[in-house]
Amino acid sequence: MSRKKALKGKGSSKSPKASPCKDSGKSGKCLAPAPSNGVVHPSRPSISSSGEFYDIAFKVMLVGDSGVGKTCLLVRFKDGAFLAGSFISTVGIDFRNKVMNIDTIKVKLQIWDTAGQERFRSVTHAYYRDAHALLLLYDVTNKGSFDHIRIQVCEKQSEAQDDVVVMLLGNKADATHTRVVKKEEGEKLAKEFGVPFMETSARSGLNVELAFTAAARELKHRSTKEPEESKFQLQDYVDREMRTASCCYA
Ligand SMILES: Nc1nc2c(ncn2[C@@H]2O[C@H](COP(=O)(O)OP(=O)(O)OP(=O)(O)O)[C@@H](O)[C@H]2O)c(=O)[nH]1
Ligand SMILES: [Mg+2]
Repeated sequence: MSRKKALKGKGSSKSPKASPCKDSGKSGKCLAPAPSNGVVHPSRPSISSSGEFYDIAFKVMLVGDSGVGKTCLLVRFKDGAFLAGSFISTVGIDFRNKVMNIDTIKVKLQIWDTAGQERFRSVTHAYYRDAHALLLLYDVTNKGSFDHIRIQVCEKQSEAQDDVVVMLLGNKADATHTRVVKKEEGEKLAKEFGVPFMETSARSGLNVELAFTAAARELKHRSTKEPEESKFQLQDYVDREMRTASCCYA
């Protein structure tokens, strides 16, 4: 895939036009017309709204049933904290930015936190076409959220870009006593769909950084690769990093 193609986005003409949510959300940034799709100027760094320079920008969507932990995962990644206490369901869609250093490139991820509630479905689905990566979440303590992944993969096939990066995440891995979905079931489903898989925990931080870093690496690789550069294998990267990290969370 050429850099130009990866960044253009086939659905740019269908970009969402207006802010769909009434609540400003935790970031205070209700999604206004989204910035242009994946702007890449490695030789001319841009500056993000937080004042940080970046070379490449990508849009990552968190998708999954209500309560699987999308907002908590994002807050853990962005702020390094866990949102304990009462569950406040996301209204519409919200986003937060994070600039990551991937090798020598500054990659900005604009991470869209979608509402899992059915009533916001049409709002959140309007953003699929602009997404460069979809992180599909289920909750290992909720079988229904796992079963719905099949539906979400079908929706992705009809609504997202063909070359969208997809990863499957089984969240709440810390909840060992209430777990109902085995890790092997997640692995099997991911294999069936040919996507990388990992279990995460917004509570403990397990694999949270890895999930976003892996997506950022894959997107950066696709957009900047030189012909002679060896192929970056997302699944291999995830497996290798998880093996390295497993000692820390044992
Ligand atoms: N044990 C545990 N609880 C979690 C974890 N992540 C989230 N939760 C809890 O799960 C509940 C739902 O989390 P949210 O992040 O708000 O869920 P969501 O997917 O954003 O839900 P919607 O906004 O309705 O789509 C909250 O009570 C969190 O405290 C986790 O990794 N482990
Ligand atoms: Mg939420």
